[in-house]
Amino acid sequence: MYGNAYIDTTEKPAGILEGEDPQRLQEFEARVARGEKIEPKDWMPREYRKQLIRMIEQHGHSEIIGALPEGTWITRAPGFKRKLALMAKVQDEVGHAQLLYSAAETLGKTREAMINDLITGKSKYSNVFNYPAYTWADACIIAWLIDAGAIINQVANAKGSYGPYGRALDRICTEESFHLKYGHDNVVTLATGTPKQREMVQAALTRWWPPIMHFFGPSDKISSHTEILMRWKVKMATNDDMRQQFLNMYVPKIWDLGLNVPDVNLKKNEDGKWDYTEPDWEEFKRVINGGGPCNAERLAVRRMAEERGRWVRNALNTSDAKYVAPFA
Ligand code: FAQ
Repeated sequence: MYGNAYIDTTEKPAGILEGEDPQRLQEFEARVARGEKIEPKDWMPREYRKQLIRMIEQHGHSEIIGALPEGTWITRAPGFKRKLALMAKVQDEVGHAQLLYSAAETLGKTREAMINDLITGKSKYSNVFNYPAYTWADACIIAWLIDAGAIINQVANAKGSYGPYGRALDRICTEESFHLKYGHDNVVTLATGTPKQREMVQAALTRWWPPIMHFFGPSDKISSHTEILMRWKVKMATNDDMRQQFLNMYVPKIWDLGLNVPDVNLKKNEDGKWDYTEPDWEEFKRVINGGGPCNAERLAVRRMAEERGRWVRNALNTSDAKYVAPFA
């Protein structure tokens, strides 16, 4: 955890702020405190740049890897309209990665370096996309509840201090709100359908609940980056606050559909806060560090895409027309 040593910037900066110009640091923090946007050419502490690259890059990776579990359902979605809608959603998610990589590039890391860090397993991406979508109901739960969680996070952080990230998030949230409606409509159809459909959607919810609880990040007690990110208004709510907001907005909707949330300790207290079983943080750590059920498969798909797309990138980067598709 970052200690309180960093709160008073008039004192000699230490640790992560070692070597920063105290005057510039103070001006930067005053701008952030006033709610001004920091733009790419503005002065910023090295740690601010580093943290933003880490977070935006991981977010971008989550969008392209996130396209994979749902993508496998495009050809199997029930009916032409759902196939079309799912195809559009998956395309949007990949577009979100483009926006996010562009925002991260403004901080000095190239797209090639980011993709390389993803496919070599150096960079993280969201835990949730390391689980399989066994049935159509899994794809529906992703589109409803994972998108819901993503919107809670992104609506808050869109008001954050870094201009390019905030603007990318504004656009992303608009598109995500359509995904949420699409996901909700699908879940309502299943939950109000035949007994078999209800059983299928309940099983999917039961499978996805623990990863969804992990999605907002480790509890505030053990989160390593929250303190500095909140101080610099990169994160506008803590992980636990976002988890609470999600529970407050979506548990009643889940219950309204007659579905059961698989947590015997889940209840709303008089103070408006929800009690829940502490998520298994050991499982979370294992999954985000490469040990989840689908990590290897997800990265293998991205590596294959990188390999197969190389000739296209080469062709675009040269005026020489000799490049032809390897399979032409
Ligand atoms: N998964 O100190 P904290 C989407 C890592 S977009 C994996 O609390 P922080 C759209 C964290 O990186 C979903 N790793 O970290 C969609 C750090 O590791 P490091 C993605 C996680 O940054 C929908 C360590 O744990 N959204 O779903 C996760 O302050 C449907 C310590 O954690 C974003 O990326 C996790 N869930 O807070 C697409 C939003 N949580 O780097 C397709 C932007 C934590 O030290 C279909 N990111 N870690 O090695 C954020 O808001 C923050 O980064 C948090 C984590 C809140 C995710």
